[in-house]
Amino acid sequence: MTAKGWIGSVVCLAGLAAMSAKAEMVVLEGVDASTPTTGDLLDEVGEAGATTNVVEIAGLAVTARSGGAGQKINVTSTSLGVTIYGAGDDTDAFDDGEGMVLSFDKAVRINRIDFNGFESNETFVVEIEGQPGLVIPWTHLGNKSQDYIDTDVLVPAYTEMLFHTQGGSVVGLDGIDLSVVGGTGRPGLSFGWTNGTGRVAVAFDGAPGTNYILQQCGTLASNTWIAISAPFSTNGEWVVDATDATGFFRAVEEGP
Ligand SMILES: [Ca+2]
Ligand SMILES: [Ca+2]
Ligand SMILES: [Ca+2]
Repeated sequence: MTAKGWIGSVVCLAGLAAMSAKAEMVVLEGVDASTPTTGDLLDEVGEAGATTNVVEIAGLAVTARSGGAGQKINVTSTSLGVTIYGAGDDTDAFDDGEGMVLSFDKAVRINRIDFNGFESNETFVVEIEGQPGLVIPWTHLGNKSQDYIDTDVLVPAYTEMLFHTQGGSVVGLDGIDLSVVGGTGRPGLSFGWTNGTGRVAVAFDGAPGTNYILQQCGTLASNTWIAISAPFSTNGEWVVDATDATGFFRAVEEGP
């Protein structure tokens, strides 16, 4: 399917996105000194990247990095952009060759992307790991005066999205409207005792999609981990003998 055809289907689904519950605008521009936004927390982040909480959605974390060496995410009261050292750069917009990579620690639905300074003949692109990209020409914006587009894009937890322009376009970001639709998909371990018998339980936060194994280690200094379970991908519980004074447990992704 061509990029253009795929965009057409996104626009048709905009009505569904508007009905989704608990949607919140993740504000990427700065507002004022007394109103912290997610954008404020991403300001000055470079290629090395950073992980921080999403101010507008409790319990959600975002990881961000700039698109390359010498690039920094830059947030002003106007918009979020990328600044690169050189002549002619619009410091709070994405110029040619500038990018930002975002991922969230839970599965999210992107309901709306709100741009800044998006003019006719300009094009913005959101590349999503493992999915067709969103190529967004100005003509597809649902609201051209406020320059936003309604979307219905599901992004799994820890999936990277690369934001950039193309064709000489200079566009900033005001915000992204999100709904959290799933958990981390990763296991959390808990441990309990019953009459001297240890029980290790694993509970997944959201739908798991990867095989894990449970490992045990007598002392962390030894760093010798022994598999004590068969591969699993859902909630489970194991009984372990308390033969040692100490014991450590971890769930790790099964190797290929
Ligand atoms: Ca720029
Ligand atoms: Ca806007
Ligand atoms: Ca522009």
